[in-house]
Amino acid sequence: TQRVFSGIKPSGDLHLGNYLGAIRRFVPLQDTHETLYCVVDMHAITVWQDPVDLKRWTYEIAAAYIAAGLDPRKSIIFNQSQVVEHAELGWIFNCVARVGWMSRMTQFKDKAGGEGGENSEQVSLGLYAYPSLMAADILLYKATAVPVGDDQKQHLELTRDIAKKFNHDYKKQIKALGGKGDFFPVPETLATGPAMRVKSLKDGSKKMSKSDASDMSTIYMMDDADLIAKKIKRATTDADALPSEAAGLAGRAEAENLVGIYASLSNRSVDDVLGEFGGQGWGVFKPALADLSVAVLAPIADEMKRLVSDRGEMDNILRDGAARARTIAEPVMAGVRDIVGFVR
Ligand code: AQP
Repeated sequence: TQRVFSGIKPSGDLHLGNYLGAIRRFVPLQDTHETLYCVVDMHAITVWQDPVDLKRWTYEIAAAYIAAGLDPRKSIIFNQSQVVEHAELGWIFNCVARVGWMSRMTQFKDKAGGEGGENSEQVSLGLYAYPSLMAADILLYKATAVPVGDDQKQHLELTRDIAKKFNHDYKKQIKALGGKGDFFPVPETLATGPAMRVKSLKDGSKKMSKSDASDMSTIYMMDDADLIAKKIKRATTDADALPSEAAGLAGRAEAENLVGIYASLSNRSVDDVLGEFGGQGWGVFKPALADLSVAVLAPIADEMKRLVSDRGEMDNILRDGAARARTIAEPVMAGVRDIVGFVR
């Protein structure tokens, strides 16, 4: 079976985008793959995080994994900083990757203010090196399948480049130590059906994001029913009725987003949803979407609250996950140290 690695940063409250785009998609994989789901706290601190919030969000993400259906006996659920080998391999990969590779990452350029890096005095060195730590996350477990969204494709490509360059640079040593061919596998993106990119409720051209300044643009997994209804009611839309098929949503980003959320939450196609709501106005569709959102999210939020109320139990789950992760990571790391030439 293939080994899967994925993670979420504890950098804010989880939202509907994280649920539909990531967490929900993780669940079925645990029955077909060997799965590691990480709370990537070391990635989170590449931008400033209040330490109290960081802990709270770490527990919340682990709780969301479990509440959404991940079974900690099947999937390895842990937080990244408990397996120090992530940092160790990340450093080695900093020395394998090239500065130019990192400079081309669009996510960094967005945050650092373009190629010239107008904000470069404000962004951390860790943010720049983020993709090489991400490569370490994946390759530390020799994971071959990574379920990531479009936004992470460029970073995964860089992971592949790092794996190839490591295999190439240390070819002689890998062979001398008895290896046949490559040490690291070159991981692939794992396609898990059409991925919903959930957009901001206020701007159909922006993705829904943990770090959006406006709370009204984001449905958080822990929002209560009234708040979810209020946010959907106030979501930006045009004034037209809903079309009767998907093609009619072209050029209507906000409408497309809300219908897409409905389809995704109900596991139906957009055409199917429009077959039901075509010709209706927002006064009918928005309350239906609010009801559906609450029906899906409320039971998960209740379970998350129950889980996070017992931090001792959450600590046990994360510690156990980290121990199991380490049994995979340690022999890989021992091999890497030997290949690189570190004396132990
Ligand atoms: N709007 C979205 N629609 C679909 N999927 C999404 N993901 C995030 N936003 C959406 C997916 O959730 C996972 C979380 O990844 P992350 O924690 O590394 O952060 P991110 O992708 O940068 O998400 P955020 O919420 O926007 O965080 P901030 O604001 O802190 O940067 C990934 O699998 C992502 O694809």
